[in-house]
Amino acid sequence: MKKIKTQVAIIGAGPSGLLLGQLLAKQGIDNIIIERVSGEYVLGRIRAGILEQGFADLVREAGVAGRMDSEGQVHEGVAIAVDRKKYRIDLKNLTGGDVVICYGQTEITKDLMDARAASGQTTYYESDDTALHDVTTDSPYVTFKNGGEEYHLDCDFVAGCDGFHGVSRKTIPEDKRTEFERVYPFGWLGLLSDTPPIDHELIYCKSERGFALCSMRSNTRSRYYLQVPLSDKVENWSDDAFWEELKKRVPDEDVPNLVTGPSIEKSIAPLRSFVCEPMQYGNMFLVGDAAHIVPPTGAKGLNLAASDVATLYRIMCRVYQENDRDCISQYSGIALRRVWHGERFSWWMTNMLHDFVDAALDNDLDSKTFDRFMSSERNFFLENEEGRRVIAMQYVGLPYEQLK
Ligand code: FAS
Ligand code: PHB
Repeated sequence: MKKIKTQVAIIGAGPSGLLLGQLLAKQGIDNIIIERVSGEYVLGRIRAGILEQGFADLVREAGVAGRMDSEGQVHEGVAIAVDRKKYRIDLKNLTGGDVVICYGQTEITKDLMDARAASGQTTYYESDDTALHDVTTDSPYVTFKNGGEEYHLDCDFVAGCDGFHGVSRKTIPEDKRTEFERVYPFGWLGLLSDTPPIDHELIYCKSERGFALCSMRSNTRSRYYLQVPLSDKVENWSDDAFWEELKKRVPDEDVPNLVTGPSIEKSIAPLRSFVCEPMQYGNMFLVGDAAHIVPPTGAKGLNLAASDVATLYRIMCRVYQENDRDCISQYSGIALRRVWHGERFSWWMTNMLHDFVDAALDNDLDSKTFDRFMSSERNFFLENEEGRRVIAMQYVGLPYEQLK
């Protein structure tokens, strides 16, 4: 067993772990990341595309914003189309100037990986049997295997950035944690193509055939999604079938602008709302998808991970630079307040924009009554400027709560 030590042990080299590691390193706080798969595998996962202002500011503070600021696209608005009638949500004017940045999670993750490698920080990729120990003591440690060697990593704190399927959340005993969950009765079939986007801003579409989303990664790379039944399989969808269905769901005025082409990635993702409370246990903190999952309809998943990182980073700075350990207990409360706002908005956008008529609803509403209620909800929020303002405030991201 090889004994090593650091100040903060980070489990997971996704965006949460890498962003936290970069911020801590810039403050001279030593950290080691333990990751289950290879860096190439992490980069191969196609995920989020929209960054809130708070996320972008954090990336700038981490000193990794060069490519994001030069290649990311600033979006001042987003469109929501209902039964092919389009409403523009004027993010900038409705929020007094806030916007979002369209820049893929893959790119952000690559920028963070490159910065970490350049700074000589240690990351153990392709590690197995990672386990957290004694997290409720002042001497927690992590054991893992890497390159045929067994490691014992002593640390002061553990940041569980290991996603929904990681080991960190299960370190909180079942009788000490409460999990909240809603699994949606459909999934998102995503397609990535090297074709110019259908429009300069995103279009979320609610049609009688189901939900669709027109997004992008650049002026030459587009990302599209279709709501599909949970029973559907990606092999049921040829590229042509995808494009033909998308044309039936997007507003008529946009169909002529749709440029089709071969898919470079196609996959189906399930949709779920999930929260684990609390988000900390002793000196172990859950960050990002390790603690919460949202349906991607509100573009909140990656952005909620960022606000968790911001809170934990500020606490670690207080601990190491001001010797203030009292602030440690604030993490879970601050993180969860913003997480629940993001959960509600993502659940609401999903209910507003997806077809539930054929879906078994687990509340006391039959699906046809539910759809009438949501039709009224869509009309009220989209036809009124104040309703559009409420959507805009959440979409650009609520302010980050500061430490007391
Ligand atoms: P991640 O899951 O990204 O990273 C966790 C890391 O921990 C992984 O690299 C994993 O390999 C590693 N790990 C797991 N177990 C481990 C162990 N035992 N030991 C060591 N390492 C371990 N969000 C949006 O905002 N918009 C979207 O459109 C969107 N689409 C998504 C599509 C899919 C299919 C998925 C799964 C998520 C999507 N998300 C989206 C959410 C996504 O972007 C997450 O919010 C984001 O990846 C969160 O980052 P992390 O918290 O770092 O978790
Ligand atoms: C994406 O570009 O992948 C994307 C954008 C906005 C969403 C979900 C996904 O709400």
